[in-house]
Amino acid sequence: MEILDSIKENLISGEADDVVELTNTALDTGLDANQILKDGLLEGMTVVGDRFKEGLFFIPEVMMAARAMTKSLEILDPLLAEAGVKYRGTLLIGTVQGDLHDIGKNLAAILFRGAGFKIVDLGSSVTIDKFITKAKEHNPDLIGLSALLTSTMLNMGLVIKGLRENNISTPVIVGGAPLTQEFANSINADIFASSASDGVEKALVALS
Ligand code: B1M
Repeated sequence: MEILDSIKENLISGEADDVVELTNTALDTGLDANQILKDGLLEGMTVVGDRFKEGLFFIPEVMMAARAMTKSLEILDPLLAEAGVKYRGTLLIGTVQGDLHDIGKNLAAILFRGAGFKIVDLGSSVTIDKFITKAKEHNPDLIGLSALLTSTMLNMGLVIKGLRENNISTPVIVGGAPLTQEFANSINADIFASSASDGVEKALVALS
């Protein structure tokens, strides 16, 4: 449908105002929120994720597309909730204690949201206790930890230990520039993400 294609194309090019206007027009013409999400926004975000993975798009393009998606979702979210539309799963995500770097974490949250996940973003420098409390509160399908410092990446292991000691068996995905698969194995992480898109791909396989 033409208007859904326009939403997709404008999202890919990061035109937030146009995506908002088109979202409203689509609703006015009787399209339902779920169709706009699935065939417009998510299709667009998939293209953005693919282009980012292939090195054709860089962080600014992804951020602009994400902003357009967020603005449209502000309109659609209440309607989706009313219609009882199911998310693919919930991701609880945060940068670990002592670490203020949040760009990679935000990018991961954006791509997971684009892949149909509900995101509970705890922000940066999140304490072990907060991860545990929020995991109990939201019962997520996946817990995402990010770290950019060689000093703070050690806190990832402590979060996983704390979760397991509290009988929270939710799979944990870890990512961040200093991490390796070996490190992820050593702290008993379930998934190592070498990039945000790698994380989404591996999570979809792990949760299927
Ligand atoms: Co800082 N910093 N920084 N910094 N910073 C680095 C990380 C550093 C490598 C720079 C350097 O020295 N060359 C270095 C770390 C050295 C080390 O530990 N070995 C460093 C340092 C030392 C520091 C301070 C200690 C500096 C100081 O104050 N003396 C300080 C620490 C503050 C703190 O955290 N307590 C500090 C502060 C800052 C700023 C606040 C100024 C700013 C952060 C702003 C912000 O995030 N809001 C900043 C920045 C911007 C950087 C660099 C330049 C860029 C990081 C970044 O955002 N990259 C960085 C140097 C560099 O990398 N060139 C540096 C882009 C981002 C998209 O990549 O986060 O790796 P990244 O995410 C990737 C993947 O890793 C993955 O997906 C993304 C791509 O797809 N990923 C996930 C990440 N998390 C994931 C989670 C997932 C899945 C994938 O699922 C859960």
